[in-house]
Amino acid sequence: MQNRLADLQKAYFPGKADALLVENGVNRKFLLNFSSSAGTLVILPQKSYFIIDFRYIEAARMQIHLPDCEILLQERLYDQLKELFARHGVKTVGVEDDRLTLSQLALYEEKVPSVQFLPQSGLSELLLSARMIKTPKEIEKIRQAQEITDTAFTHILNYIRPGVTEKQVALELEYQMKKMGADDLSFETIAVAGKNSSRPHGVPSDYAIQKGDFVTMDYGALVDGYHSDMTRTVAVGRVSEEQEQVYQTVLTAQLMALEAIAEGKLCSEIDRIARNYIYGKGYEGCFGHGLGHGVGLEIHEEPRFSPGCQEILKNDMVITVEPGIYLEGRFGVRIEDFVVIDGNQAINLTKSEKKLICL
Ligand SMILES: [Mn+2]
Repeated sequence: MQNRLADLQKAYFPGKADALLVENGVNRKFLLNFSSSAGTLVILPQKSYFIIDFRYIEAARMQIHLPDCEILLQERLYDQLKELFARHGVKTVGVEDDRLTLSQLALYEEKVPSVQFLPQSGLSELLLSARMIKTPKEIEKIRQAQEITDTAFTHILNYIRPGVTEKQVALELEYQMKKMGADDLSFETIAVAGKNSSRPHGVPSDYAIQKGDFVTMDYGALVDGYHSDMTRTVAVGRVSEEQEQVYQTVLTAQLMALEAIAEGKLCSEIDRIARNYIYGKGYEGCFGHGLGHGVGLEIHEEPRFSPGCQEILKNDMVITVEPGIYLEGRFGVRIEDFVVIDGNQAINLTKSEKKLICL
């Protein structure tokens, strides 16, 4: 099994800091494969210490079996840190500058004055880039989360009808996903219909679906900390020619982007393919967000399919492809799948139908 902690040690040391301090829950989960609401991980070149309080100590001892990672019961955290740093001759400590609050940093500086805490240590950048590449185990969890999401979509097609509200659609999706074993929702479910569908991240309201509406649903499930993310727009009753045309434009843009994805390509290039197509069809200004984002322990991770992302696609990245067209005050369409990069292709984890469904 891959040892993320050892990988980080190898990649970082010797670095700007003598030791690294990881306290963010997502990063701890990534390095230790252990979930807890608290905990402090001290990483040295050859050894690590996970300081965890009484509530989790039993689970931590049972579940964490990483060589050279010692599990310590948290008693007086700051004194323990002081002692550890002194014992190992640590003078500088790198912290997660993208996660740590200013007040927590000030507290470390006050309580552990024997070392210098370095916000710009390179730790955060290293963690973000390590998290971009998924292991087969991680991909398997993401796949399971998406399976739940796909099944909920099949179910919701029988539920949506005129008179049902956006809130009811959202709740039904959420109920189905949890019933199928989702640990939680991936994020707040978006279910918007009619005019509200022109808001990419609209909030479900009491609006009742009418014939001729588009209904856009953007939602996902969480499995052991890993997220899924899918968007589908379906029609209720008959739709206008314009609605049909917008739908087909979004779908074609998405298929073109999916087809272009390959290891070694620039992320901004993939965004441009979908964007150029949509703009070329006369919808410039109607696709105001990026084409996609990485997904993993967080719903939005690196890299991004955006006009400015200079990241190169690598194997085992998991990333969404979600073009949309939004006509303010009228209607909108978004179609979102997510894929694993595998050489010259994008393996699509999303199995739900993408042809325009008219319920
Ligand atoms: Mn998304």
